[in-house]
Amino acid sequence: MLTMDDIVREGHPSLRQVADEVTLPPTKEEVSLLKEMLEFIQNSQDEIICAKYNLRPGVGLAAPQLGINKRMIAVHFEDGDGKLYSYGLFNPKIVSHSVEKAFLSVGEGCLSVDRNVEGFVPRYARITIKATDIDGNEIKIRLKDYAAIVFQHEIDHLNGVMFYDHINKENPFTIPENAKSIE
Ligand code: K2U
Ligand code: NI
Repeated sequence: MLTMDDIVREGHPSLRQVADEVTLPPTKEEVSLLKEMLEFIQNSQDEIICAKYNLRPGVGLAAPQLGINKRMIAVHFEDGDGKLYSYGLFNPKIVSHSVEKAFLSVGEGCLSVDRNVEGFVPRYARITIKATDIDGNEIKIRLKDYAAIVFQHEIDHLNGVMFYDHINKENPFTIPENAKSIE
């Protein structure tokens, strides 16, 4: 199983590279890795497993965070309405997005960043993504608010972008224009 020892931290080159598309159909090894990534996120939310293996709770993970420059992400979380999002995805792509922005009022963190970086992270409030799921199906998902933010955080990792790249350097708590706060 994956543990925090497998997660690379700031300064590792894979966090600043554009990851490569996964050639479809994915190999058995790529499917197995994506399943391990999803399992890691689920484990990180299980109090007993989390404590036993000293995991940091997370809602998403991208392959570059394992030093693997492939366009693969895993997410597992519930949104504010209790809807479960549990996906392992190959080659996720934002195909459309709202003009309106959104940001988490508490800011963001990252499993690859061992420090607090304060400030609002403006992101699109609504996005539509296309991807190939773990079973090889082409899927299209419409996302909004918290769910849209989580997926954008993970897709950023595939493009070498860190959450704090989006924070206003002069005043980190500047309310982004045309943006709504997500509690
Ligand atoms: O990619 C990662 O490092 C995983 C992040 C994803 C994330 C952070 C902030 C906002 C959206 C997504 C981790 O989940 S950071 C820890 C965490 C845990 C629970 C809820 C939010 C953030
Ligand atoms: Ni992150």
